[in-house]
Amino acid sequence: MRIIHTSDWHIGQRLYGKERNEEHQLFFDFLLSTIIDTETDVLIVAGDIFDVAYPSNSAEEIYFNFLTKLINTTCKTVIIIGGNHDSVSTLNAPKKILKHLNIHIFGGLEAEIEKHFIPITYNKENVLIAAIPFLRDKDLVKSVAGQSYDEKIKNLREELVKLYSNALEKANEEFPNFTKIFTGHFHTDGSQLSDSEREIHFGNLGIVNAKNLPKVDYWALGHIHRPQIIGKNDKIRYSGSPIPLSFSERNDNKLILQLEILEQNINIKQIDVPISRYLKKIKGTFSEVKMELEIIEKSSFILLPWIEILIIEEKIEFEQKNEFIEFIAELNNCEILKYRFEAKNIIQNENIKVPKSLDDMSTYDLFDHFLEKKGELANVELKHAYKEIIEQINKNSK
Ligand SMILES: [Mn+2]
Repeated sequence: MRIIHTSDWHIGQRLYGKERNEEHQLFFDFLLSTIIDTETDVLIVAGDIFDVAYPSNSAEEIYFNFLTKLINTTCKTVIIIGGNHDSVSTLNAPKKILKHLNIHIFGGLEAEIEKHFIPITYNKENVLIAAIPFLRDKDLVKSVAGQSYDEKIKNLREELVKLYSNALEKANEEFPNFTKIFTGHFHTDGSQLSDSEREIHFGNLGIVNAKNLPKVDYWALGHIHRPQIIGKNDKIRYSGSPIPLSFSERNDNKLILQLEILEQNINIKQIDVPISRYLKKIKGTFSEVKMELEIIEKSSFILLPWIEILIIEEKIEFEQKNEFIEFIAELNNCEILKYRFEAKNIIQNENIKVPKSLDDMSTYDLFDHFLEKKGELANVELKHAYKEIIEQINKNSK
C-alpha cells in the first residue's frame, strides 16, 4: 500500500499581498501526476488546507478541482484534517457528500474518538488511520477558574497526550493487527520553525513533547512548515508545506512523503516538490543589489522570481533612491515584492526614513508592537486573550 503524507497547503495564502494561486495550482498538478505515476492508494493531508478560515472562491476552486481530479486515479482514500488556520465549519461543509467519494474530512474533533478511525485494506495490507485534527482548547479541557496560564497550558498538553493514548487503546481493541497511522496538527518540542507559523507563538497549546506521545507506527504531522523528523524517530514526521510560505523558507527543500507499507513494514521516501517560483532576498549597497538583480535568470523557473531587497548605504541620497526605484520598475527578469533602504549613519533627509509598513505586519505583529511599547512583550496571557478575540471577530465577520 502506498500513502502520501502532505500538509500545510495554505491555499489562498498571500505573500506581501501577492496571490499564490499559480504556485498552488502547479503543486497540485505535480501531486496529481505523482499519485498517478506511483500508483498511490491513500492521500493524507495533515491540516491547514486553507490559509484563512473563510477562503476566497478561487482558493476553494483550486481545492475542489484537485479533489475532483483524484476521483479517477488509483488514490481511493483521501483523508483531510483541519489545522489551526482552518475553520471547522468551512472544512466540514462538504463532508457528507465527499464521504461518498471516499474523501474523509475531519474539520474538528468528533464526539466519539472512534469516528476518526478509517480502516483501509488493500492487497491484504491492513492500515488504520486515526484522522485526528488540530485540537482546540475546548476539545481538551473545560477552563477552571483560578488556574494560572502555565497550569492551563500544562493541563492542555497532558489532555492532548491522554486523548491520543485513549485513541490508540480503542484502535488496538477494535483493529488489532492493523498498522496504525495517526495524524496530528500541533507543535512538538525540538521542531525547527520558519517565519510563517506565527500563530504558534500565540499557541493555545504550546509545545508537545514528542516523547510523551503514544507509540504508533507512523505520525503524520502538520503545523510546522519545514519538513522534519522529530526526536530522531523517522516515524514521527512533519511533511512541511509544499510551497515556501515566507521568505525565511526560501532555501528549504519542499517535499511530500511517500510511505510504502509491505507486511506491516513502513518504508519512507521523500519526494521533492519542484520549485515553481524562486524566492530570493538581496542585501547590499545600491550597486551590489543592482548587480545581483541583473543576473537573475527568469527562464530557470516557470514563474517570475520574487525578490525582497534591503539596501544598506552609509547614507541614502534622495536621487539615488529615485534612480533605484526607476531601475527596478524596468526589470523584467523578476518582480520586487518588497524593498527597504537603511542608512548606516544618521539619516539626513527625513523623507527617506521608511517606517515598517502596516502591509508587512500581521494583526499579531501589530499587537506584539503594542505590547513591546507597553513593556509587556513577554505577557503570553495577553497574547492568548488577543488571539481569542481575533478568532471570534474572524468567525463573526462571515
Ligand atoms: Mn500551517
